[in-house]
Amino acid sequence: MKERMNLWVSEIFNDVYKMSYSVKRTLYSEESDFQKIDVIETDHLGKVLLNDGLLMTSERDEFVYHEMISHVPLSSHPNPRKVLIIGGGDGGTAREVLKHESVEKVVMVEIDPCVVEACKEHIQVTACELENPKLTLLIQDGIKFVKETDEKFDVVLIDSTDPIGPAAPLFNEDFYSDVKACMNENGIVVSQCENPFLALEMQKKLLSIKSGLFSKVFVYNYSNITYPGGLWSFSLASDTQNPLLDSRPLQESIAKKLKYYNLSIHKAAFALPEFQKKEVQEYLKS
Ligand code: SPD
Repeated sequence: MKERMNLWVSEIFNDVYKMSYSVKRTLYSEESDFQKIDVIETDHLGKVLLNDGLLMTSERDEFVYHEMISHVPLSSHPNPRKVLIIGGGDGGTAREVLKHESVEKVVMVEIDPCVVEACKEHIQVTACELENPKLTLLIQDGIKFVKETDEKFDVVLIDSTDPIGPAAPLFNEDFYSDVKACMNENGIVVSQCENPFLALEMQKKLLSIKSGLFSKVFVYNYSNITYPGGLWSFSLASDTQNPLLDSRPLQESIAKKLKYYNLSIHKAAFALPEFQKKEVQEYLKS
């Protein structure tokens, strides 16, 4: 039998859970002004992006997260024309949003230029639409952007890292009041909402903030192999749109390109396991 010396990299999540994967080599490693950025080539996940040692995206299954953060809200809005992405420097969310013909303008506000640089250089599968003329990429703090902008958006996507370092304020009430102020009347906001097994308190905090600000609040789940524990959530809020009643099927030209999202997944994602439902129910509004 051929012997193989595996090198392993581990992510430690919330100090309680460790996930490891075998690596081939490091392709990029920089200490930016905000965090440590690494791109590593792995044996099973393809190339992966890590921020401060936390796995952000992998070539293997990035489509799950990026399709679910984008197509659930975009297919629940009557006419999404302007989309704001906070974070999202790897480009995967912008790629999915730009598949929608109704979308005229996407503003993406990423705080860390090294994330964009690393992905443009090494993770083309997500970075492939970063030069799209409909996309305005601003390298600045998303918190400051939503506080100061006069622009209004139909869909706002909070494509954040975990609530540590520069992303911690993205899980606060002040930020969401400012997000609400830059949304159009039928606006929808979707946020990365952590893992219901490993970070339920953070999930509840985010839902409680949205519940105080919006008339409709939902949580929906997806599963992947890249993020610790496998089962992860997004939260969705709006004053008018109900993603279970107001969604329409995607155009066939988009649907046939997708690898995770479809109308059945859209509906099923809102069916919560009992343990999660019991904990978050008080914050959900339809
Ligand atoms: N632990 C990872 C949580 C999700 C982070 N967001 C990923 C960004 C992908 N565009």
